[in-house]
Amino acid sequence: MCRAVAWAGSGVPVQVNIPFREPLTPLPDRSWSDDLWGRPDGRPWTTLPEQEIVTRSRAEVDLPARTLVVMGSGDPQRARAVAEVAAKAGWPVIAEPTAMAAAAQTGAGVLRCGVLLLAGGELPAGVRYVPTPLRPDAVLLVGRPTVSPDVGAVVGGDVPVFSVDAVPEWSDPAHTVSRVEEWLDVEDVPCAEEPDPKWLAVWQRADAAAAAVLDKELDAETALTGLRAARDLVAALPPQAVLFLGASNSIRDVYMAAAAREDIAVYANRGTAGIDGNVSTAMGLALALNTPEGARFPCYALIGDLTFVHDSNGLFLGPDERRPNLTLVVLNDRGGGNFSLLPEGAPEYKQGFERVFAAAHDTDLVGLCAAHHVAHTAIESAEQLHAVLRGPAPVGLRVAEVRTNRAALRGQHMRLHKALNSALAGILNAALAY
Ligand SMILES: Cc1ncc(C[n+]2csc(CCOP(=O)(O)OP(=O)(O)O)c2C)c(N)n1
Repeated sequence: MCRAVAWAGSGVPVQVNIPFREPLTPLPDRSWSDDLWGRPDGRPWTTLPEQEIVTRSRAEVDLPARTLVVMGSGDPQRARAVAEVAAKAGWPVIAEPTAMAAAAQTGAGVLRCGVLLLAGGELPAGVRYVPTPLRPDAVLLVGRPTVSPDVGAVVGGDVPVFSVDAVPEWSDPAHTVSRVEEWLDVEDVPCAEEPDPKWLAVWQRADAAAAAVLDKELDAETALTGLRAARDLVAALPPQAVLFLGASNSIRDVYMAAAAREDIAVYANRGTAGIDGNVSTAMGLALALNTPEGARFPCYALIGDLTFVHDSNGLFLGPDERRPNLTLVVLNDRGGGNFSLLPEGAPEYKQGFERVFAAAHDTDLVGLCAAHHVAHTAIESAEQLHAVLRGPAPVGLRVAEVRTNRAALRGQHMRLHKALNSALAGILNAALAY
C-alpha cells in the first residue's frame, strides 16, 4: 500500500490488487480464519521483510548454484539477459507464456512442465512445497509473474527470493522479495557460484517425466480439453505468429501444457486476472501489428467463453473501419472453468456452484458472431482444431469455437496430477540418494 500511495503521489494512475488469503472456502466450524481482534501483543497485522533497492548496474548478491529462475511478463530484453545468465550458471528456468520466447532464444534450460513441478502435484490453487530434490537455495523472479503460484511459499519461506525487474515498479504481490536488481546479465555470472550440474539435471529429468505423463494423458483424450487445445494450438502456430492469451484457464493451460516456442510472440493483459477487454485487446493487437503497408504477422487469440461474451462488443466495427486479421479461438465450456479447479469446485460445494461461481450460461456464440458478421467455425476434436490452424492465416476476423465439457475438467486435472506424482516419485527418490 505504501508503494501504491507513493506512485499515486507522483501523479500516475495506480491499481491495487488485493488477493483473498486462503482458505477460499468456509472453515468447517464456520469461524473466521483469523482472529478479528488483532495480533497477539498488539503486533501489526502485516509485517514485510526488509527490502533493499539496488540501483547499481552490477549485481553484488551471491547467487547460489541451486537457483531457480521464474520469468513473468515484462521487458523481453531483461528476460533474455537473465536467461543468458541462467544458461551459463546452469539454473533451470520456468517461463510464463509471455516470457517463453525470450527465455527460449538463449539456450537456457527452459522447462516444459516447470509450473506442474512447482505446483507439487496439487490443483493449481493448492500450495505445497516442491519436492526436496527440486528445492532451490534461491529463487530469482524476473519481471512480473502473473500466472505462477506464489513461488516463495511453494519453495518454503526460508528460501530467499530475489527479483530482477524495473525499479521502482518491481512486482512483488506476495511480499516475499528481499532484494531487487534492475538488471542482470552475463557480466554478473562471476557472482554466481560454480554451476552444480546435478541441479539442472534433476529438474530436467523431472521435467521430461512430467512432459511424458502430460502428453500421454492429452493424447489419450477422446474429447478435446483446454489443456490439449492449448498445447496443440501453440505447437501448430506458424512462425512469427502473434498469440494473445485471455485470462483464467487460457493462459494457465498454455503455461501448463505448451512447449516453449522461440519464434512466436505471446501477449496477455494481466495474466490469469481480468476477463474484461480481452477481445478488444486481441483485435487492437492484430490491427496495430498489421498495418496495410507494413509487415504481416499471423494473429491468434485463445480466450474462454465468459471472457469472450464479457467483451463481445469488442467485435463491433463500423463499416469503414479496418478489420483485423485475427483468429479468435474461444474455448467454450459454458462457464468459468477455472472455478472447478479451485477449492470451491470440490463436490461438497456443488450446491449453488453453477450459479454463483461457474456463471453457467447457454449463450449462442454462432448467433453472436453472426450479429457482428464474423465468420464462425465449431470445433469438437483435435483434428478439427488442426484443420483450422493449418495453412496460411486467413484474411479478416474469424472465431473458432472449441466446444468442451467443463464437468470433466476437475477430474482431468486430478488424474493428471496423480499420474505426475507417481511418475515423479521414482526420479525424485533416486535424486535424494545422490
Ligand atoms: C472483469 C472480471 N470480472 C470477474 C473476474 C473473475 N473471474 C475470473 S475467471 C472468471 C471466469 C472466466 O471464464 P472463461 O472466460 O469462460 O474462462 P475459463 O475459466 O473457463 O478458462 C471470472 C468471472 C475477472 N477476472 N475479471
